[in-house]
Amino acid sequence: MQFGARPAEPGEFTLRAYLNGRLDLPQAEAVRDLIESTTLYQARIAAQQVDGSVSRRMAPLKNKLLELISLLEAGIDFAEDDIDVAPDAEILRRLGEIEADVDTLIRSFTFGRFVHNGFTLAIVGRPNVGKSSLFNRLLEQDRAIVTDIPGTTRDVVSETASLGGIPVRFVDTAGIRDSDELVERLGIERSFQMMADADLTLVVLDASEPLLGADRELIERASQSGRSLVVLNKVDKADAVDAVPGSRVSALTGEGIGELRAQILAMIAPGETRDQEEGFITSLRHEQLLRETREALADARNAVNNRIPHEMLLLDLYRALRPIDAITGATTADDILNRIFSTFCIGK
Ligand SMILES: Nc1nc2c(ncn2[C@@H]2O[C@H](COP(=O)(O)OP(=O)(O)OP(=O)(O)O)[C@@H](O)[C@H]2O)c(=O)[nH]1
Ligand SMILES: [Mg+2]
Repeated sequence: MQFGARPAEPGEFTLRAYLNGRLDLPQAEAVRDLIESTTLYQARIAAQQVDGSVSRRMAPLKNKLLELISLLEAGIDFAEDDIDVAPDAEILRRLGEIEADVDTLIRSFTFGRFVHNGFTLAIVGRPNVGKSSLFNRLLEQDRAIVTDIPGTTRDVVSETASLGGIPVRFVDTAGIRDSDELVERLGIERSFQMMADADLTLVVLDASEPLLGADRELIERASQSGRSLVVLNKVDKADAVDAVPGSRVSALTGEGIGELRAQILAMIAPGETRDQEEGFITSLRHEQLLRETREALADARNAVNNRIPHEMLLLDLYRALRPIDAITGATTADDILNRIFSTFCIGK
């Protein structure tokens, strides 16, 4: 290399951009997400974050907190001037708004986490109900072996594919039944393990056969271990199982598969979350910091309710500000002073 030039270290350009103030921390973090994204949707969210969407989303919340802090600071600094800047009801109202904003952001992580990390979907059920057929159908490839012999699948088979832009790890499992056979029993243990580990479980039933006690047990067990959906497969044959509600599909003909996909997405992205692309956080670090903020805000609320002096209340508010600063960049004493003077016109 001439003139002392050398190849850049991994992440060096991003680090320099951050150190020189060209990118804030969430933007720099999103560069990594953008590189690591495996679906277009992930890339789009990451690109928005590189563009500063996280700090933009936090700005109103941080603003409200800074306003409350300066209000109280002013009350303390100019106490002898008899300006009653902050009655308790007003403080509580402002706190409520900030708390609601933080809660919305924390809740958004339920979906944001899936956007960032993807999620695992386990397909379980009795032998021969068509789990492997459904697995292949959802993946749109012949990945797992399908036969009419009950007990075909013996081990966990998994494959990742995009569902609505979210990377989903689909997992096919061994059919669950009482078995004396060692290999099958070990497979079934794994099925239960998968069910416990998955973010969402599809319990597959054979719609052409009467519902068994074992099916009900499985539905019950899946719903206890987290999110689950009942899928009635083989509706192209007779339709016997109508005792339980669920998605009616045929892995053989493809009937109902589109609706099932939509239902799976609806389970992981409740409401309109998906469309509020700017509105959710995807980083575990950000979520944990917001939880710290939330705790400090709760302490602040208690302080007001217990009529604790504003000096102490301010400590809680600064504690609430610090994690937000850790995300968006630090607040300086000047930021607060400027607010005091601009909003109250004290001293003119
Ligand atoms: N008519 C009809 N047959 C189906 C459907 N889905 C699966 N089958 C048939 O049902 C049989 C069992 O299918 P598999 O997908 O191997 O079932 P499985 O639940 O994975 O079975 P195990 O691995 O043994 O637990 C095969 O003969 C499939 O062709 C369907 O929607 N309609
Ligand atoms: Mg199978």
